[in-house]
Amino acid sequence: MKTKMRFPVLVILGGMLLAACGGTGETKMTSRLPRVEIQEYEGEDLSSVDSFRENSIKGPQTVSLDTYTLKVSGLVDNPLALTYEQVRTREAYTKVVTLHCVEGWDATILWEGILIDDLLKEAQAQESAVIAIFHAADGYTSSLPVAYLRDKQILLAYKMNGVDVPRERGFPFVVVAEAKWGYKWVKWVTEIELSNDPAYKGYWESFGYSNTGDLDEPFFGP
Ligand SMILES: Nc1nc2c(c(=O)[nH]1)N[C@H]1C(S)=C(S)[C@@H](COP(=O)(O)O)O[C@H]1N2
Ligand SMILES: [Mo]
Repeated sequence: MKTKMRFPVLVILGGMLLAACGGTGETKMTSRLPRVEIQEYEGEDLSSVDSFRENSIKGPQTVSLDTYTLKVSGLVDNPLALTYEQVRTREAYTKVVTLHCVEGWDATILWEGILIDDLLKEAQAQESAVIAIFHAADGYTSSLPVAYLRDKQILLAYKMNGVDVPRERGFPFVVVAEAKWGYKWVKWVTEIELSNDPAYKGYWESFGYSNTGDLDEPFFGP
């Protein structure tokens, strides 16, 4: 006789849950809640998005999404100009990666974004395009090999620890240049220009910082 009772009880409980979770089909309102940064991920402690030392060449940039587009240009057959929303609707990936600045500090963050290689595929990067030059809203540039971006599945991130990339950290998009020194992690990215020039030197590279920027090599010198 017990089994007879179970079914209606479940239905009632289910109905209450649906109502509580807003499953009644009413028009939904979206309210903005305070940001809640993730502090731990799969057993690993994360750094705070505020733990970075802000030392950008011109200070934090303010990028307005009203006029913003992310361009993919240069040696491509299909140049792109995407709005922030268009980028946000693409297939998303997450990764825990540590940034190491040449000044000696580091920060381990859960990043979320798109694969830069997906953009390059869509833009139909030409065969001679071996280098991607990242341009930023403050005029900063740095470059990374196309093969590295593809093989290491490098992200163009819009979230850090579950919150939108803060203005100081490069809103709307920052390059998560895994295994490379901090100066390769371009913030406030506006354009990815495909080039055939492996000798291209970005901002800090032109002052003598290593162009490969590999963490396992000295950051200064050729
Ligand atoms: N657009 C832009 N991106 C940039 C920089 C910059 O000056 N401008 N500085 C780089 C350097 S040297 C570092 S260490 C990282 C992290 O800098 P942050 O601590 O100021 O966020 O951003 C990199 N990306
Ligand atoms: Mo840096």
